Amino acid sequence: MQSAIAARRNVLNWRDVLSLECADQLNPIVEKIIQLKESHPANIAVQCFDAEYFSSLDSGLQQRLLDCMQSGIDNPESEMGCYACQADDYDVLRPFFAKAISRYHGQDSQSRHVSDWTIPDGDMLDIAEFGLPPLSLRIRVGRNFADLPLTSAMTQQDRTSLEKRMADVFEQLQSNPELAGTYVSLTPGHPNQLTQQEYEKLVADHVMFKAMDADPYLISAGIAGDWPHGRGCYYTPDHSFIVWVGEEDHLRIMCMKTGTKLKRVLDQLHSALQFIERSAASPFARSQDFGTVTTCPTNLGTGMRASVHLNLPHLTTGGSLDKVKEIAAPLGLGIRGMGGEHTPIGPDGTVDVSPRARLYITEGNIVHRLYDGIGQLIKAEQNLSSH
Ligand code: ADP
Ligand code: DAR
Repeated sequence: MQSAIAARRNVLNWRDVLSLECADQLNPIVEKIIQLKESHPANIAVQCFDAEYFSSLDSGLQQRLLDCMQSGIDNPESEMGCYACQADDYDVLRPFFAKAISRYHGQDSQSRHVSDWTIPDGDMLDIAEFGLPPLSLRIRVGRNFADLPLTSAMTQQDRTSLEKRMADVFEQLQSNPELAGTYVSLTPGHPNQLTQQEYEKLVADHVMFKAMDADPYLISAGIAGDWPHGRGCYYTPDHSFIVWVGEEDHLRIMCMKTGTKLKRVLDQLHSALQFIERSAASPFARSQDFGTVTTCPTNLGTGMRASVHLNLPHLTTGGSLDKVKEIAAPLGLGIRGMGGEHTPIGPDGTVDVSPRARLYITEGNIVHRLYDGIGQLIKAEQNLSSH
């Protein structure tokens, strides 16, 4: 499998240099990481890499650690700079990951993640209270099966067997009127294979994920490996319930609707997730300390991103995100473009707003933070528009 990973990468692969044993000096890849420590202080994985810890590992664990860091080495401008390859990487390589997790999530890595889907005050979290019309609301969670490698280390066979496993689950969903839908695939030769035009339409409708072989981070990490084999999407006719298969995590399970009551979307997602976990024969990967295990450490804990498309023309004057980010950051909110991560904002100043926190925060509090943040952003937008 390691060679399958190596074969999939068409970028500098550390294994090509690790084999050049340089007994009397640091091996070149470690030297490169140390150079990056100087040149890229914002790259968390590089900053948390410790050469002494690395040299204390046997060669197998050294390979596992560098495999996890490959994306951040190839793309020094990364923020997180690493992805796990096996669900237990977070435990087996704990000295490294505990530092990186603590650096990103800003929490004491000794704390333990607790899951809780309830909204503390039972509120519907209705954004109409801010005078807003129905908006596009979306809440997604990432999940990975414990008995498969993570997407960064899967072989093509792993990817297609994941797709087959989910075919059985989607069959069972047909019995639930709220969740009955269609599965479409990108796998060449799959009976439900999409045409390129159908695929592009589903991406434009925010139902399907973007082409993974266009993302340098995912290519270096091996997550885009064997593209587009084993990738697909399940969705209900009204697009209110969607499951991605084989994107950054084995599954991205999401509910999306135009409305104002955030709690309704959260409750629908929670019951759908429970239905899927019951229907699938295998458990999801969980860590005692870090909760839900996800490929990217930024998604650990809940794997949840709760977002709203919010029109903020005065806070994004001239297409600049500086002002809106200045207000969003202290509220714990991130700003993305209309097509999601690494895409531009809408021409009318509509942005994708979501809490950054995923770990050491409950599902209910993530959604409550989004609700509170929307109220603050709308207030700031109205202050600017009234001047
Ligand atoms: P993720 O949310 O899974 O981390 P992205 O940020 O790339 O991934 O978003 C994935 C897709 O979901 C994109 O097409 C994006 O536009 C869409 N999306 C995210 N939030 C919303 C929302 N509130 N309403 C509609 N589409 C959304
Ligand atoms: N390439 C990653 C992105 C981290 C967050 N986004 C994810 N997981 N989609 C980085 O290190 O910047």
